[in-house]
Amino acid sequence: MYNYIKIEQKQAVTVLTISAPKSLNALNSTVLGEMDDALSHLPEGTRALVITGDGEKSFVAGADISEMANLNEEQGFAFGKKGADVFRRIETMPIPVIAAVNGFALGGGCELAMACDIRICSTNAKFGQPEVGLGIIPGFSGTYRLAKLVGMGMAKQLIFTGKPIKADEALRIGLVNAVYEQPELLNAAVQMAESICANAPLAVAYAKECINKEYDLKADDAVAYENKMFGRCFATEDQKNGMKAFLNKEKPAFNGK
Ligand code: CO8
Repeated sequence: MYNYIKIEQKQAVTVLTISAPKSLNALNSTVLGEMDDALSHLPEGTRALVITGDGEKSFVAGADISEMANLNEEQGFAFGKKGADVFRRIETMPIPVIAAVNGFALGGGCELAMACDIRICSTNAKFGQPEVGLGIIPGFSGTYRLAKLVGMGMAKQLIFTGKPIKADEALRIGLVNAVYEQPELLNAAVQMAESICANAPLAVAYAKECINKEYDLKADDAVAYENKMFGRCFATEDQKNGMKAFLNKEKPAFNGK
């Protein structure tokens, strides 16, 4: 169905694999279009998404430099917006998204990983924002998300120098949550996704919405937002089922309503 991405459903977990091996899974506008379409048509029953890259060398080696080379200002804006919109969609979709970073995560690749909720990587992973060495800046919201994730000082160092960092350094600065041997990475991501799927889907979705929204709010507004969403949980069947199961010493069966 797609030329550059593969979709595989493992019960409630769907794995989206970016597969453009000739360019180390670089993101051209066709890949971005296919990703956008795939995100709109995830297999029914998907409750968590894992995003990874094909092969053992690269997650995504950036936006496609051959496509960008001759863009003018207007086209550069449009290309940046196309990627930024897809990534924002990942960030705001009501299911958890885990990046299984299996190699190079450079430029747009690092930005894709950062748009996901959780990042884990293989020992050979390399992260970086090399754009200034190409005469551009991160264009898929990297200047925004990197500073949020690792702090402004480290984000400025990574973006100004353009120098990539290895998996252990990415772990140290909090850019990834865990590092695995390459053969174990995808399974670890799927297992983490499955453990999330065992919880109430609406509660997970509300928690994601709260964490994302409250980060940009003032303390009083953030506390009030969580309060509102906490109350909303009590309008769900999942809350009734979850608490009833606990009191009956049973395993909860959540239906996402
Ligand atoms: N775009 C296009 N082609 C690429 C890219 C890329 N980002 N990365 C690798 N390729 C291609 C290479 O050109 C090469 O093709 P060919 O075989 O036809 O020569 C093939 O993939 C294999 O690559 P290498 O031979 O270079 O493999 P190495 O193992 O020697 O090196 C690297 C791997 C280190 C990953 C190297 O390929 C590299 O430095 N790639 C570019 C990394 C980079 O700079 N990424 C950032 C791009 S800019 C960006 O992402 C901006 C995002 C925001 C855009 C906003 C738009 C307005």
